Amino acid sequence: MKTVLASLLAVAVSGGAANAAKPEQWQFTLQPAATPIMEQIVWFEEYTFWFIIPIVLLVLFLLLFVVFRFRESRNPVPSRTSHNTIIEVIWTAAPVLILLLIAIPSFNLLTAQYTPDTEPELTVKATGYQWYWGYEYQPAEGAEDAEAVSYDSIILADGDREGSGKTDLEEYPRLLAVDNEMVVPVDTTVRLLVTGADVIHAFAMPAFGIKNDAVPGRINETWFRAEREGLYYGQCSEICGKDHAFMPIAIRVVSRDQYNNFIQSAGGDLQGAFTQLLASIEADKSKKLADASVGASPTMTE
Ligand SMILES: [Cu+2]
Repeated sequence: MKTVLASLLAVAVSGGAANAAKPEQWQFTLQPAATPIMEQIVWFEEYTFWFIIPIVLLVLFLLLFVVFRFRESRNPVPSRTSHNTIIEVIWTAAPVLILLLIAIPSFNLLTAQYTPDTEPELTVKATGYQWYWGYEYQPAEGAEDAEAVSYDSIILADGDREGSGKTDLEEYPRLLAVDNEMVVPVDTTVRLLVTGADVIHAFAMPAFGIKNDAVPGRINETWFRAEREGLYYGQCSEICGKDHAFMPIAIRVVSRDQYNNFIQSAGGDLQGAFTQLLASIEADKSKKLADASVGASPTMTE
């Protein structure tokens, strides 16, 4: 019993599937928000929903009312009325008011999506290729002469799972997991530049509320600030060619220490940096598990 409770608690602490945000079976709502922008998007979705419901019910009621009240047997002589000033004022003014109530928060959200509330601390450029992504990191302040960090991120082949230690299908789902994730620090405003190298792709990360076209010859800019560590999955969202379905996007949000260690060694030894990062994340996880069982014991003895 003790172990069952402890492991339940451990699952709660580690957030089940290791804080990953990805599509789930039978999911019909949005993925859990990991950035302030996505929280706003979720809010706006619920807000507009409360306009849709009464409008649908009202129209349904009016249709049914007309069908029953003015059917031929009940209403053999139709009225010749074609004007009613009050009704005309209402059905002109009400939609205008509803549109205003929707437009104002909508424009606010649109502005927020393009205006980070703090100056970005890190810039990453994502380039869409047929059919994978490439990431380039802006050199850290004062480390301009350090080894540049840029690498490709390709869908994880089944044969590579064993070697890269990504065998857990829950955490590294088929068709979503990649060999090298984009790594960013938690609670950091990241400027994301998006471009395409061959055809138009699109960089979409549902949990972050990001969807940006990757157009050759152009650079689109957006930003995000991930507030929870974990592994987040998105996909290319522009039909770009035969392997469009096989160019997933994976962003790994890590602690600042883990990020700094990663970026320092990634320029010289990318695979080494990733191995080290994974080991550090695993160590963190087992530490949390241990803490959870320690924290769980007192309640068990009472
Ligand atoms: Cu695509």
